[in-house]
Amino acid sequence: MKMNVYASLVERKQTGQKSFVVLIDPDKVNSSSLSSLVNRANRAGVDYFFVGGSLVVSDHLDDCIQLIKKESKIPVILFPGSPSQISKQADALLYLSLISGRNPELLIGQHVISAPFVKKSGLEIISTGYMVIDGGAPTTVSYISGAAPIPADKADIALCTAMAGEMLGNKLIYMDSGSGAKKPITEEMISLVAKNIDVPLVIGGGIRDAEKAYRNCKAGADVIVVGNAIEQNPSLLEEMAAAIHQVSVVKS
Ligand code: 1GP
Repeated sequence: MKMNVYASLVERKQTGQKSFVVLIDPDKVNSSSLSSLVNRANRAGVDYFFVGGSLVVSDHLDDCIQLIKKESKIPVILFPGSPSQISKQADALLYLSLISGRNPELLIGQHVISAPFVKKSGLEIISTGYMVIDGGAPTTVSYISGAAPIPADKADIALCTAMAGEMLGNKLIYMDSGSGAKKPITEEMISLVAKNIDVPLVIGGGIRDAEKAYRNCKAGADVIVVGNAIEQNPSLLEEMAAAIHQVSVVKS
């Protein structure tokens, strides 16, 4: 029977368990580096994989997911940068609406065009309010979308955007300062948003060490996404997983 990925995310939140996601960009892996990363993730207790990137140039998305599924039971969730990044091999799809931007194409336009195709894929769809927060450098997503990110020190704008996203029916709020961000999202912003929404809060972009992952969880993040830092130093996997899961245990 197919797993319900969203139900598992909600259950983890309700039981006070924080989740660790490793982001895999198909452009940045080959079969041997991917296989060793996946096996390491199995051992470290990674909870989910996100697969995608704002600009997937290569055409091996399907192969990449097939390889992950062959070597791991960790659920694979698509994190697509465009409607072309869809693979039936995955378990679920983050159906992203860029609610921090004002580009109609990324709020609803591309969804309309790809809706029949997405529906036919049979993938579990997780509607996600995606918010780009300024991470100190232009990111691929802000460049491609032409949409300004939310300033890093404007927690109130992030709060209102997340609240609106939740009330519009998004099942996840994903705040992202962009892959390789110089400055990750502040704990102040995470804490304010987390206190005021009920759906799981996903935080990513520029998280480079276990300490920051831990502090984000303490501030209220439910899901931590790490891509770049692990690509550069896979040995961080174990300590990040331990730091994130430690918060689960000491939930007050
Ligand atoms: C980017 O949130 C992800 O969309 C992860 O960012 O690659 O900087 O960890 P990093």
